[in-house]
Amino acid sequence: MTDARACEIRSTCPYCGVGCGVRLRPTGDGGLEVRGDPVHPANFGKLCSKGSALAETLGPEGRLLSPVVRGTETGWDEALTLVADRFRETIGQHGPESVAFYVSGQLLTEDYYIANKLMKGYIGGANIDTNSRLCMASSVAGHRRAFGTDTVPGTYEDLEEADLIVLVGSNLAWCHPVLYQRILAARKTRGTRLVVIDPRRTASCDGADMHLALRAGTDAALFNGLLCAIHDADAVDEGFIPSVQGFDDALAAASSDRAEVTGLSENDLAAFYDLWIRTPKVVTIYSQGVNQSSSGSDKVNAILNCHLATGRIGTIGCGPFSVTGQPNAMGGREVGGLANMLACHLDIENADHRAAVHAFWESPRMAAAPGMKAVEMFEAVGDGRIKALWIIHTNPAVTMPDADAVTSAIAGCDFVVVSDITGANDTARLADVLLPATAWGEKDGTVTNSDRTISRQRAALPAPGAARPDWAILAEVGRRMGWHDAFDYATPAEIFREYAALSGIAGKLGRDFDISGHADISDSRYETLEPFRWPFAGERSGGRFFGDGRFYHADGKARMLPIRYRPPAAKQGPRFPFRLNTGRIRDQWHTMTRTARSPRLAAHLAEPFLEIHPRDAERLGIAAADLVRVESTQGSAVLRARITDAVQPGDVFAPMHWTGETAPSARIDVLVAPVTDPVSGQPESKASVCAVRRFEAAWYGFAIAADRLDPSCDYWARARTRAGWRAELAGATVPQDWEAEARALFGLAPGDAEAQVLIDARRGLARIAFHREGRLIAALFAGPEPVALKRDYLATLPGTEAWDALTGQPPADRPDPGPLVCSCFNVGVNTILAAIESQGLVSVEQIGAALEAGTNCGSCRPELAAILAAAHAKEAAE
Ligand SMILES: Nc1nc2c(c(=O)[nH]1)N[C@H]1C(S)=C(S)[C@@H](COP(=O)(O)OP(=O)(O)OC[C@H]3O[C@@H](n4cnc5c(=O)[nH]c(N)nc54)[C@H](O)[C@@H]3O)O[C@H]1N2
Ligand SMILES: Nc1nc2c(c(=O)[nH]1)N[C@H]1C(S)=C(S)[C@@H](COP(=O)(O)OP(=O)(O)OC[C@H]3O[C@@H](n4cnc5c(=O)[nH]c(N)nc54)[C@H](O)[C@@H]3O)O[C@H]1N2
Ligand code: SF4
Ligand SMILES: [Mo]
Repeated sequence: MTDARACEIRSTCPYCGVGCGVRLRPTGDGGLEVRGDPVHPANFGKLCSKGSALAETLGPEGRLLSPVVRGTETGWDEALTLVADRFRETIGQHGPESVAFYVSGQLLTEDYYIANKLMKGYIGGANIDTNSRLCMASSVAGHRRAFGTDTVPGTYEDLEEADLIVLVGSNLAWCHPVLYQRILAARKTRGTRLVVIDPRRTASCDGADMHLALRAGTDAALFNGLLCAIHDADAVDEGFIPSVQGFDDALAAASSDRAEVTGLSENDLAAFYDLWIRTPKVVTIYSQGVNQSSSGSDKVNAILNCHLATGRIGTIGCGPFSVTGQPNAMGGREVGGLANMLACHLDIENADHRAAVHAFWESPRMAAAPGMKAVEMFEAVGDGRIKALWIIHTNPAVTMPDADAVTSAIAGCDFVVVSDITGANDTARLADVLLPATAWGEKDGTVTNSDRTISRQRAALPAPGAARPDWAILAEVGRRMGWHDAFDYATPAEIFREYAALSGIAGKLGRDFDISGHADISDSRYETLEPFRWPFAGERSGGRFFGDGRFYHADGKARMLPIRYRPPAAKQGPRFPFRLNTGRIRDQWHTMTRTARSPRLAAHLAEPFLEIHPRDAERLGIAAADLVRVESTQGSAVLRARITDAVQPGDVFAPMHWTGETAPSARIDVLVAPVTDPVSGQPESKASVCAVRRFEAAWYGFAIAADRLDPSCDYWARARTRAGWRAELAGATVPQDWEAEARALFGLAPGDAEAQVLIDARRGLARIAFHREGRLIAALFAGPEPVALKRDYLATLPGTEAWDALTGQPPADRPDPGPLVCSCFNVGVNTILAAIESQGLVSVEQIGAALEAGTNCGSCRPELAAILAAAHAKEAAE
């Protein structure tokens, strides 16, 4: 037997910014076996639930396989000629500012480099912005203000060397699971303290030493309070302060803020401040609860102020640590993907930097000023200032604030090009020209993770259909627009070499991003490139930043900024009494175009929901499993109520993932107001205001089917299962003819398939199953109340000979596993509860030993701990 592992291809996971290494082995039928790369420095072999399920997201289903021009499939030549001509004409008539690119932190660095070069150097405008505007822009602005450069000083090893880790606005357990597991592992030996600062109780709070459920948006006041406490405790590092400017002003501003606005008790504040001050090795990790705010940049600087005042930066085990979201969010920042940056941490506002890049590119022109930031860009699309738009690797019709307005803007734009791997997403549907891109597993390039480690993504599968890599599509358009030599690339290695050479120029201009050690890398070395942390330039390689007190402002010093707390822009009031928080769930990635294809990922949380506090729910007459209508200044949505004290009274939380494809009434950004941080331009995605009321459904339903079902009722949410599909349904009016309704739902013509129909007209109940050749192909369960059924059991039935599906109950010998908790070993909550009770399990480890749950990726361990705690609390109460 040959060693199967010898033919594994090393690559990087395409999801979060942890940047885990993976090993891929083609299965021969178009699929891949995926395992964690045991030697990758980000994960040492571990993967989370999403990484472990990558193999389930591949294959031809739903893929865009050829260019499409206004609904008709065409060849590349026709499509790209049209794109190049339309952009050239538009620029000719209306100037370079009349066209825009909206790109993504999921692009590879090589893709990003070409998009940026084409726009800023050749088209000569700067209207290229990225979804990182919705994600990292406040951190970028905060870093640049404090350090004179956008650099994350920390490394993953620092998290293992720290004695205190503070998570601010970060649900690390679900959003950076492998990093969270690394922290928990280190904690076992080191006893690391863990504090979570989040208005909501999240999976990251299970097992934390302290959860500070502050009032939404008050982080700056909390950290201003910490700065004052540092000063009062004489904990300022006088040895470091000469490297910092602005201490006095920062302290004066902080002193005039009141930490009471956080809503936290004096005791809790004092305990946190005391712990932070007396623990020298502290890492403050922050993410979207900080960045996605109209005061996001100030929140960042309030955190950085505390680390600068204590000199706790850039040394082992301490520092501020902005974790990046997307796999190449960091690379995008390095390569100048934002409208207000140039490549290699060079500044677009700096004439010397512009001239250096211009000379290096030998380009005909050069953008002279920052371009439009995402929210402004889509406003300009809406009012016709932007007449040609190219959207690459992102789904703004779902994820931009005020998503309905963004959808109309794109629909109304003269010329829209979308490069994607699928035509079945809300943005792609609006395109004039759709271009098929190769997906993860089919393309080559580099990405940078949260700790500045650059890793290769490698192709292990052939491109399907006519799909091409994003860099190749962009370069071809550049050539067709007339810049043949400048975009004459045959491989990503060529692009990487050019980029590395440009970074050497940046290094000479005193910038920190320098990987010029790779400027001459050969094709074969690029092929085998090992993960490395920048800088990589001779003696400057692999070093730490800022610990030596050297920063990147002209005087070499860091800046502490005077920060004053500002509340979120939208005010709660009688009309919109609730604060709408939004974010992520464990097993879905953004708009689900890939993760929703995996049955086991879909099984974790199969439906969009609104978390609402029991007191609010009671007051509004909302019962468990009811649907709710959520209304804001911008729009309206319908979601399933999830009544929980994880949110505070007056706050509600909804996930961002559902779309026109999966649950059209649950597109959450339809509700989010397009308010932005004045410095960073990042939208306040977590603090809109809204009203909530019960959605008065006349009927509720649940459906299962072997083939995709296409509901058209007022509320629906559909998800994949191993046996096919499942859907939740509801409507404001009861259908006249249930069988006809069911046939329409399942796409079955009258007479097609054998129907079993159970109607109880008096109670308004309807249950209908369809069989073909003895096998169940679909079933619908409907009633006037949310239907109580063994859903997870029913979802397994399509394709089987089940004739008793309409009972809605499993037979005695097949217990219902309940909603999935461990997606690696497919273990449901009922199975876990039964084992806890029957075997007297008392720890997550024992659950693992009994059921395997939690023993692979570990992503569900926080939930296992919560289930254990709840089961034991119930036992104690009994
Ligand atoms: N499973 C999964 N993982 C992902 C992603 C995904 O889609 N799915 N996406 C990736 C991407 S691109 C990103 S950017 C990251 C995001 O990772 P995170 O930022 O960790 O995720 P979010 O759920 O958006 O928000 C984090 C928390 O901020 C809290 N929050 C809201 N308002 C405030 C506030 O005013 N102050 C504080 N302190 N907290 C607040 C929310 O309650 C929420 O729990 O995740 C990455 N990882
Ligand atoms: N309310 C609210 N809104 C948010 C957030 C929030 O917390 N709350 N978070 C924001 C944040 S942090 C982020 S990062 C954004 C993310 O939002 P988006 O970037 O809009 O979401 P994705 O689903 O990741 O979109 C990626 C698209 O690229 C396609 N794709 C996949 N692979 C490839 C490829 O190789 N090439 C090309 N060309 N296309 C490909 C996918 O099919 C998909 O359509 O959402 C933001 N919006
Ligand atoms: S933590 Fe999970 S999603 Fe993030 S890179 Fe690792 S395997 Fe992928
Ligand atoms: Mo993000």
